[in-house]
Amino acid sequence: MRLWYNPASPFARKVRIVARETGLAEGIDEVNTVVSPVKPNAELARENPLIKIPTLAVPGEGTLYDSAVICEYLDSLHPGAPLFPGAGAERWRALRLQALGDGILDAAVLMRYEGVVRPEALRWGDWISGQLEKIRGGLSALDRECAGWGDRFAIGQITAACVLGYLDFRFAEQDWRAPHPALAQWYAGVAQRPSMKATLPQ
Ligand SMILES: N[C@@H](CCC(=O)N[C@@H](CS)C(=O)NCC(=O)O)C(=O)O
Repeated sequence: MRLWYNPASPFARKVRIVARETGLAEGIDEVNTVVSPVKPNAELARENPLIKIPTLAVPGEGTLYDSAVICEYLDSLHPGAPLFPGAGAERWRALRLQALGDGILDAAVLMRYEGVVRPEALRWGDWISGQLEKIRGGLSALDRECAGWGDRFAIGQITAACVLGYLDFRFAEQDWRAPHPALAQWYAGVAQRPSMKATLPQ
């Protein structure tokens, strides 16, 4: 399998963590790829019409995207404890938590593009505040919920960990820890996992 990723991408990090947590990493050829919404990557465009990472090519099966689909696909390939619960309330809770994390990441990545891609004269303060509101609300929800996670590190927790790693990487000045002590404590623990250490954003 071939994975188009970038070490800075939090969505690609989800996939890379799942690959490591499930013991599948050795079977995946990780291709470091530069993407930009304003400079389409021609090679990636041939695989994924959305021209986004992560994208996974699976021999004989075609190409998969986005991160949620790739993570669930990888989870179907290993015999260990599932990272996506199979059915019932636990599954919906896990998928909703993943969606919460993905939504925070969408807002954070859009904020990042606003700061580094959009020409300064075209930036719009209200739009940036709207994205920040989603990040703040999402972090508060994670902070309220994390006490109930125990030592689970399934798809929802993996996504939450990628959110916090990305905020440290791109928005360190926002100091998400101070207003979210429970989340900070949870993150200090999971950040020690080998899968997290091996995929630190760069
Ligand atoms: N919903 C997608 C989001 C992926 C995404 O936004 N990736 C960014 C990099 S972090 C990207 O490829 N951006 C290039 C673009 O927007 O054209 C997922 O979960 O995989």
